[in-house]
Amino acid sequence: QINQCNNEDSSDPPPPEDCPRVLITGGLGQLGVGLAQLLREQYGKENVILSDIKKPPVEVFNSGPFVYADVLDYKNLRELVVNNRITWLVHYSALLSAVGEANVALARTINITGLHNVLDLALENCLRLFVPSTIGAFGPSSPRDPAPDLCVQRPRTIYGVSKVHGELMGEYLHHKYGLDFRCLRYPGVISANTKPGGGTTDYAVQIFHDALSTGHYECYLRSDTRLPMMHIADCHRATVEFMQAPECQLSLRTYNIAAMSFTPEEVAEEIRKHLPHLKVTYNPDAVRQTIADSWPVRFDDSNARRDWGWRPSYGLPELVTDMIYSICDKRA
Ligand code: AKB
Repeated sequence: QINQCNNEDSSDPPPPEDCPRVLITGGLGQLGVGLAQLLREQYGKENVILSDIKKPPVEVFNSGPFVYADVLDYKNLRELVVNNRITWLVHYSALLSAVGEANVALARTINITGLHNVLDLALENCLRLFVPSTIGAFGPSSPRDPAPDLCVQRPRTIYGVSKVHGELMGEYLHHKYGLDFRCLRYPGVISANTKPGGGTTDYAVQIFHDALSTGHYECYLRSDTRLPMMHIADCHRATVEFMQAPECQLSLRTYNIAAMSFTPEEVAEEIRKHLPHLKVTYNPDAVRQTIADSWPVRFDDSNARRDWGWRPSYGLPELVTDMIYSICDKRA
């Protein structure tokens, strides 16, 4: 028996809307620590719990609550949600596109079984649930320039298939049982302090590190491969603003968000304005090139802009300047 998800029917008063208790799964990936930091600034350190199956670096452990959580262990997750009176769940645990193709069975388990656990848990406990989707949820038959929110989605990677499944399951549970499911399709996310790990867009992070260390980067995509990208600060802000948006403003439950689109050649040219000696060679890798060629080159995010006021702050020049200064700062 599944109950309608509605906090007002519960015997307990709902937690104050301005102070959620947040659990982040897969918290030690590219995005978790930064999102936790932003949420902790707004809601207090103790109200945001990071979780993962890995041991956290000491600075993460010292910066706020961290717990072990395996998304495949439903009882463990339920215990965490109940004992900590969680009200928002951010589900970052997933295998990305390139690593997923190399480990299809594992990607299916983590990205689909793990997601089912989180959906059940969110429904059972009336949680506001955020699950990221991606440009990878589109495929070769989708409109690519730009890709709108609603169109044909026939991705050809296990990552993309699992993300479309997540979008559809979350929306189904929202319409049928009132689950407060929220999903943003992220572009490639570019960060100086955290590594992406196993994606097709990872080149756009590595190129900065190699530009600063050796001055040479060998790119696994063709020089003219255009993909939507976003600075990590914009990605975190979009996520928090979307989670805070009143339900009545959301005409959709899955939105594209965009900031910029560039090719390896274009980002290299922008980096050369700071580091003129950067040399880039191209040695396309068949798997990642095929994936990139099937993804949108641009995202249409007009619905996110209209419904809940999404606006990016970083364009390509700002992103490149910030990446170079942040990586230099970290090394100094
Ligand atoms: C990947 O490249 O797999 C991810 C993504 C775009 O979802 N960064």
